[in-house]
Amino acid sequence: MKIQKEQITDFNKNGLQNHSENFDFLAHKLNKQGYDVSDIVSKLADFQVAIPSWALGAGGTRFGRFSFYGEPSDLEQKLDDIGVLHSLTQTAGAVSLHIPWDIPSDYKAIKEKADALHIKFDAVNSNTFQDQQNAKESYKFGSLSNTSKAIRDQAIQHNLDVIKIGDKLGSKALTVWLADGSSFPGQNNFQTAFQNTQDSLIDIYKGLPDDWKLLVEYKPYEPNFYSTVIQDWGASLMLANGCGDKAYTLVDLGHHLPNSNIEQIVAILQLKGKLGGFHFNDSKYGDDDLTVGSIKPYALFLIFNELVYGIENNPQNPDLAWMIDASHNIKDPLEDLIQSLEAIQEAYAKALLVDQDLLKAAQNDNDVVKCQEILQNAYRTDVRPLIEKARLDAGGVISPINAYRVLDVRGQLIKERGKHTVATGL
Ligand code: PSV
Ligand code: MN
Repeated sequence: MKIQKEQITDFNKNGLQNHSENFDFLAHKLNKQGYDVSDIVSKLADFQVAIPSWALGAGGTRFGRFSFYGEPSDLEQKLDDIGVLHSLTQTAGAVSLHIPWDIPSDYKAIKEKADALHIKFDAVNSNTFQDQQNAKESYKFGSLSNTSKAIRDQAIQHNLDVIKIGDKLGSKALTVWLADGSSFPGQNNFQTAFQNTQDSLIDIYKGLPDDWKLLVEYKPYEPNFYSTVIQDWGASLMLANGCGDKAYTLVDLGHHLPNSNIEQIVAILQLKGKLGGFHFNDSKYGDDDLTVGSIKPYALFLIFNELVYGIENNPQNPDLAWMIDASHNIKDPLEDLIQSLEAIQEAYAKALLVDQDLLKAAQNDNDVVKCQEILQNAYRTDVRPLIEKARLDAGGVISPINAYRVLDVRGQLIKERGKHTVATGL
């Protein structure tokens, strides 16, 4: 299904006056306070988040999976779905492929399709957390960290193959997330596992094209429950440093123990020029993979406040690879993604309203109350008219969720694809 321009214009007709009134009111207020509203709107319009190719079907838990029907059954259809998201929101202009779930069969055709939908190929993800069909070696006891050289070599080769696939599509980064670790004390030698992982990553790094980045993701537990080899940002940073300048840490919001101060982690990585990528989701307990901003929107804002500060003050960092890494167990995946995109834009817009100079002055004065006021004034501003304006200017709709429902996108997809299609992914 493709959303036509006329459908967007038609849909917007109804809400246009209301939007203009709200936008003019807010813009007037912000301009009076000294904000450059058009700069904020254009920053919002520029902010693009990659959609992972594995997140367009219903997610599942180990207890079950409930389809929303009309799921994309191949990469072409996944791109169509991202095309729908991008047409409506104008913020989903990239896809992050997971290999081997989404190896293109015809590279030229896939590239042409993505180009036509204005979708770029962002970081490619390798998968050594599952055994692949016909693979000689098993990853049951780890991949890059495994005690067996043959298994490590197979996992290294897989990553090198993923780079080749990404290269043909225009990707510029490889994301490595390992399930490696142990479920019981004594099962692994921590030092050997870490050293093996470092050596394997160096081998992968040697195969990285000059203009590529290696993004090292960390996670404290799951699927291993006693230890993971890359359990936190410190381990990831050490491994990235051990590889070289093109290797960076990737922060996934769900990959922290409860109450971790993620904004501080983000700030320190930026200071060191080592923040390379970001996976968005939300959680109450662990790696819950819930809709971004659904549980802890203030924490997301504080993280964005650091990101905005870092983008302005730490040019030693690369452009970050932004991606949504959520799972859609009970919501329509496309609606869930629309809500996530909206929450990301909202947190970003609010962070752009933080007066960094005023905050610095209040920090220097140790005026704790004022510091909080500055942050919370920005957080309490209803920035939705700014986001709507950015979307409208770029050709999107005022309200993506409403448009998605009014246009009955899911109904159309079910008509086109049938009910019982299943998307590749987790
Ligand atoms: C692991 O939990 C993770 O966040 C990694 O980013 C994977 O690539 C993704 O989920 C899907 O398996
Ligand atoms: Mn992730």
